[in-house]
Amino acid sequence: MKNYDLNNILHNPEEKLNNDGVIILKNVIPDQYIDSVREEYDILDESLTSTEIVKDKPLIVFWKHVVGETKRITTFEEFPTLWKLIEEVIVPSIREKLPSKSSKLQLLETIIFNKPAKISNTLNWHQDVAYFPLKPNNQIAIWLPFEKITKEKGAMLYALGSHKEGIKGSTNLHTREKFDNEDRELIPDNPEESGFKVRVMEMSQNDMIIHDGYTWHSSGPNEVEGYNRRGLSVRFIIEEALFDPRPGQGAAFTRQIDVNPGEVVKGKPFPDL
Ligand SMILES: O=C(O)CCC(=O)C(=O)O
Repeated sequence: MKNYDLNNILHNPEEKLNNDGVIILKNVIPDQYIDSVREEYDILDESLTSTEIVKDKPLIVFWKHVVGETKRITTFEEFPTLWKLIEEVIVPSIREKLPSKSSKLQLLETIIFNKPAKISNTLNWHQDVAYFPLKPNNQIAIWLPFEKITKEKGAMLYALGSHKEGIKGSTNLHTREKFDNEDRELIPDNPEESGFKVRVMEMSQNDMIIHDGYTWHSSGPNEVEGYNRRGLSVRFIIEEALFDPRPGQGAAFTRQIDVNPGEVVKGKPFPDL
């Protein structure tokens, strides 16, 4: 496994994304945006208890990587600095770097993954699209840390080029147990043993990853006492998609979809940005 090599970045981010299934953009998130998001998150995290899936607006999932934790839910009305970050920084950065992939950016889901120090778990290898009931299943996602992140703090790992392997099965992300009725081939336990180069994404709080929805990724535990590892993921549909439900797709936003199978996924929870 090797740390991300900056010299390796191709000049054309679209080409790099097509090649590796993931890119890292350095110094695109200004401090004032991420500092405000971190402060607002920490306050909300203290008191948030709701688990209600709202149907009329985009939701934000607070997900602690601790076995037995329940996902908690809030909205952008409660978390305005996060909306500002998405609208004023994340979306324009995607459009600037990936012009041919971003003519449509429809918000699908926003999650903050929290790995408390020492007690947090590995999130096993997966690809996002395996959990999404969409056809075509064409998405990109961004991921960014709230503070500088290293391997010991639970940085993201990516299997380069794995997006070219197509759709895989969905499993419980903590235990790797297959979901009921899952008949698709699973991602290997250790992609390195299957010949994939695995890259560790050590990042500053100003950096942002973009990955293809098919790219395999995982993250290890946070081993650093006193560091509360928070990471933001925002997922976007980049091509109009129909609702295509199947067993085993567990993402929270699927309960917001209010159209029939075969119809276009749209509505207030999924705005075009
Ligand atoms: O933050 C993490 O550790 C995992 C994030 C992830 O798997 C995702 O964004 O799909």
